Amino acid sequence: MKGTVILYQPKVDYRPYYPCFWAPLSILSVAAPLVANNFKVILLDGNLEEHEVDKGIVKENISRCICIGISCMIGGKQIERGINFSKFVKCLKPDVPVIFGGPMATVVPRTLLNSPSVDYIIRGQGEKPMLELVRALITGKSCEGIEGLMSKNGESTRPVLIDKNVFPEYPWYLLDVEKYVRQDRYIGKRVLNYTSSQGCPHKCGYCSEVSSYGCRWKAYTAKRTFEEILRLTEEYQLDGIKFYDSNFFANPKRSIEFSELLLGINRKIKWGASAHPEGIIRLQEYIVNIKESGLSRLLIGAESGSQKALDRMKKGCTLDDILFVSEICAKYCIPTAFTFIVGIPEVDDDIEKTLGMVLKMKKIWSEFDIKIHFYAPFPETPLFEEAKKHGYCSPKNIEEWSIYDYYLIQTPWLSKREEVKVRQFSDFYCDFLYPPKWFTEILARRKFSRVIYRMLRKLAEIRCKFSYYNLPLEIYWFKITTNQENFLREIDGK
Ligand code: B12
Repeated sequence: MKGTVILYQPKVDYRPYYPCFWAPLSILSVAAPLVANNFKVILLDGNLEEHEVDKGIVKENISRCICIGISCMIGGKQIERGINFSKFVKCLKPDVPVIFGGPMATVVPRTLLNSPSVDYIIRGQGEKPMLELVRALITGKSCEGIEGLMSKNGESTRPVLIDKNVFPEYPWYLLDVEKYVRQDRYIGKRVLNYTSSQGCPHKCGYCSEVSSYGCRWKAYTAKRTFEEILRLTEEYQLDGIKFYDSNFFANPKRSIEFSELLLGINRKIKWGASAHPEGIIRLQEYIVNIKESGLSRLLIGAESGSQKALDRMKKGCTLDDILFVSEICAKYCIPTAFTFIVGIPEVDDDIEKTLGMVLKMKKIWSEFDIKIHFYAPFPETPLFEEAKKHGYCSPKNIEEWSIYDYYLIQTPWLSKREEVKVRQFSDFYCDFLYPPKWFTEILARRKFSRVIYRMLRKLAEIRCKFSYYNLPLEIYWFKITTNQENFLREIDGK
């Protein structure tokens, strides 16, 4: 072994928005070329909440440590915890280089480099630059010229994204994989997350992928993706894979080939993935086969019911496209979550039209899960400067980023009244008006509840029409009847 590298993923506050956390693919990917080149890599995942054990491991290994890498994305207090971890490391051994990477480091590198406990930033895909940096650190050679790397006083660099097929397979054995196997009600009892691509070819003005990878998309071949997930499912007795690619279906040929490979084996691996509406439209003729291959869950960024908003955010699709995709998903009974964003600058009709669109989609198939987010401007995205012109103030330093809460309204042009309306609609009323099957089955069994529901549904219609959400009798009744807080949606990913 040539020396040790510790890679750390700080805990993300995923609750109450997500039901669970998943395997830390960010540091697992970065580890792959390092272990293949004979470095000892230790992965520490803050989500496991083994903080004292983690600190003990760092203390034990610090003398042999070439450097420490920390992963970070915006939101969920990861940055605060990442900086605290780097301070802890620096207290133990001040000259150990600390490198930050991940989506946040990629978009606000200078802000992070201002911290005394951050030595380097790696922007974009971390595998190649991290290996080059580690090699430079042990040989004492200059780090200059390493693509994607930024040092305290160095020049700004472009985020890296190269062909993923050159990287070795994820070293899963570095993790206690069992701790990340999850039950997912759509995909299976033993499901693991995995990514087969990075970036996204679309230009969506709100999306962090655009600022990180500039509309580039790189993926494993269908064959490699298939072979890796086949091995994974065999080794860890999994029945499903949750792809966390930002856009799994960007290359239709790859998607078709992947599904054909799955269809050729004699066991079923269920899978879920994210799509841009265009990806599904391009695959419409093959969707039967893709579903047959195991596709059991889709997450689609529909984004808006206002064409003006879709155009402003450069979504690259029309309202008809979104409805058409809903028809496809409904026709083939593919459980789908659609996400929306309201509050795009200079668009005044997006809330009304988005709520209307959601109802149209729920009418097509009431099983659709809907989540409406409020627009949160991310640095270096195409809409960011416009948001600033309209009064948005972005966090300026690490302290401000540490308290950044993606789920709170970030933009001054959205009122409290609009917020309440959207939240109530997204979290409860859209499902109450078009309830999923499990709820209608309860009603079918209980005559009295059915009568009450019909009355309350009328009330809900009036509420949504007039945006009056005080005294939510429907919610009280729903809780008593079902013993649940809401219609239980788990929208992972984005
Ligand atoms: C899984 C996931 C989550 C999980 C958390 C992760 C986990 N382990 O449980 C959950 C569901 C909790 C989550 C939550 C959120 N997420 Co999230 N999430 C993702 C997702 C879908 C996959 C992450 C992943 O595993 N990627 C695969 C790996 C291989 O890619 P990677 O992480 O980018 O790592 C590469 C590089 O970044 C770099 N790198 C990463 N770490 C390091 C470290 C070092 C040292 C180095 C050198 C390099 C390096 O190298 C890696 C390999 O090339 C991404 C989108 C995506 N496809 O990446 C969004 C994403 C990371 N999430 C994002 C956001 C905004 C959020 C939320 C704030 C909001 C939301 N609605 O999702 C919340 C935060 C929680 C909160 N309370 O606010 C944004 C990040 C924006 C930004 N610039 O920071 C992303 C990019 C989605 C997007 N396009 O907007 N998320």
